[in-house]
Amino acid sequence: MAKPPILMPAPLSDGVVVALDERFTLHRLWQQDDRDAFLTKVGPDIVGLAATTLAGTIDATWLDRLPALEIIASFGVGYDNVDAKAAAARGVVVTNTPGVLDDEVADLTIGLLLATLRRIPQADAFVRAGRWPSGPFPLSPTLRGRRVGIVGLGAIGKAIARRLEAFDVAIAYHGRSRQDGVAYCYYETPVALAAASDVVIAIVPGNSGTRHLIDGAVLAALGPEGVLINVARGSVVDEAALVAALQDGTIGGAGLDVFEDEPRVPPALLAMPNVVLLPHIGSASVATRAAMGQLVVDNLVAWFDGRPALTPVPETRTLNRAGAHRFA
Ligand code: NAP
Ligand code: 8YV
Repeated sequence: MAKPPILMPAPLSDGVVVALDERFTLHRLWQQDDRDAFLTKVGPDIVGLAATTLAGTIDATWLDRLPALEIIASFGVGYDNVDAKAAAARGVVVTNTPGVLDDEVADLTIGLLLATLRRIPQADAFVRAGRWPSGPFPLSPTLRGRRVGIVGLGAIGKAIARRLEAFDVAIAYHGRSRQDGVAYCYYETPVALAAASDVVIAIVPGNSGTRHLIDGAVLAALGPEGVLINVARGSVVDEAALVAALQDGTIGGAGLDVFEDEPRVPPALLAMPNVVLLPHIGSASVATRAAMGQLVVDNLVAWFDGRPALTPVPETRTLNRAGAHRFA
C-alpha cells in the first residue's frame, strides 16, 4: 500500500524527519526552489501536515491548497500557528503537544523569575567584565515576601504554582472561571489579580481572547516594585505599554521569554537594565523537544493507522474518531 503523503512546510528535528520518512512519503517544502509550484503539484495529494511555528500560520489559504488534508500535527502545546476553526470547518483534525513540556517550561519560568528579581544575568556580565575588583554588585530586589499572581492556571500554570509553593510565597490566579478544588485565591480580572500581586506570571494560550490581556491597566495595578514574567505568547502582553511602564517606573522589571514580533525584540527593551530577555526557550531542552517531536509523529501514525489522534485540540475533538481517515 502507498505511504500517506505528508507535508512538512518548515524543518522539524532530524529525529522527527527520520521517523516520518519511515512511515510516510514526506515532502520537505522548505527545500524546494519554487515552493509555490511544488505546492501546486503535490498539494492535492497531501493528507497530513507536520507544522511548526516557523512555518507561519496554517490558515484557510493554506487549507485551500490541501483539499485532501485530514490532519495537522503541530509541534508545541500552543497552536496559535494553526487556524483550528478553519481546519475544523473542513473536517481536518489538529493536534498539539500538551503535557510533555509542562515541567520543563515551569522550571524555566522559575529560573526566569529568579534571574529577573536577583539580576543573575547582569551579575554574570558584571563578573565577566572584570568589574568585581572595583566594588560589589548592587543589591537586588527579592522574591521573599512576594505575592505571585498566575494568569492562566492550566497544566503549565499549575506546574509553576507547585514549584512556587516550595518558595513560601503567596499564590493567586486568574482565568476565565474559578477552578474547583484549587485552594489558591481566585481573581475575576487580571487587573484585580495584579493589584493583589507583586509578581504576575502570564501562561495563557495566545488567541483573540487573550490578546493584550496584560495591558497598561494591569501593569499600573502591579505597581512600581512589581515584576511581569511572560512565558505565554508575545500577543498576550501589550508590548508598547510594557516598554512605557518599564521606562517610567510604573513597574519594576520584567522577564520575557516571548515577544509580539519574534524573533524581533523592541530595541528599547535591549537597553534596559531591569529586564531579562530570553529567545523563546521555555521548552527548549534536548529531551523535551524530542518528546514533543515524538508526539507529533505518534499523532500522525495513530491517525493513519485508523485510530483517533492522541492529542486533538478542543476545536477538532469531535472530528477525531477511529477510522475517520479518508486515505486509501
Ligand atoms: P492549558 O493547560 O490549556 O491552560 C491554559 C490556561 O489558560 C487555562 O487555565 C485557562 O483557564 C487559561 N485561559 C485560557 N484562555 C483564557 C482567557 N481568555 N483569559 C484568561 N485565562 C485564560 O495550556 P498550557 O499547556 O498550560 O499552556 C499554556 C500556554 O503556554 C500555551 O498555549 C502556550 O501559548 C504557552 N507556552 C509557552 C511556552 C514557551 O516556550 N514560552 C512553552 C509552552 C507553552 P480558563 O479556561 O479557566 O480560562
Ligand atoms: C515551542 C511553545 O518552542 O509549546 C509551545 O507552545 O511555545 C514552545 O514549547 C514552540 O511552539 C516551538 O515552535
